[in-house]
Amino acid sequence: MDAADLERLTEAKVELSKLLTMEDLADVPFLVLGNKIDAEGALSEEEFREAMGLWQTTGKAEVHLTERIRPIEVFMWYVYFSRLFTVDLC
Ligand SMILES: Nc1nc2c(ncn2[C@@H]2O[C@H](COP(=O)(O)OP(=O)(O)OP(=O)(O)O)[C@@H](O)[C@H]2O)c(=O)[nH]1
Ligand SMILES: [Mg+2]
Repeated sequence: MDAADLERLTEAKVELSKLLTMEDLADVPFLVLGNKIDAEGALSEEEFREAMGLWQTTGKAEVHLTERIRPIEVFMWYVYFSRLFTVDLC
């Protein structure tokens, strides 16, 4: 999600909400990337979480969920990180 496109934050939140409530995706973990944090005016993680209504997430480190909760976490990102890290989604 574009963390620097302030005009479309509401649209982004609506689309995310649709995905989060889709029955077919109920068991799918969500990794929400707030992209373009290098761009002028980009939101901080706190501001991005506020804008997306993502206060309660399941943790950035390795987590072992005891209840049947869908893993969801926010990471702030920009394209240069792609050269530095690989993201292990499994
Ligand atoms: N500054 C910056 N630019 C990026 C990053 N990632 C992608 N871009 C650039 O962003 C542009 C694509 O994003 P947008 O212009 O928002 O286009 P889009 O999201 O495909 O289309 P829209 O739905 O119209 O916003 C390309 O020029 C990319 O090079 C990033 O992390 N930082
Ligand atoms: Mg865009």
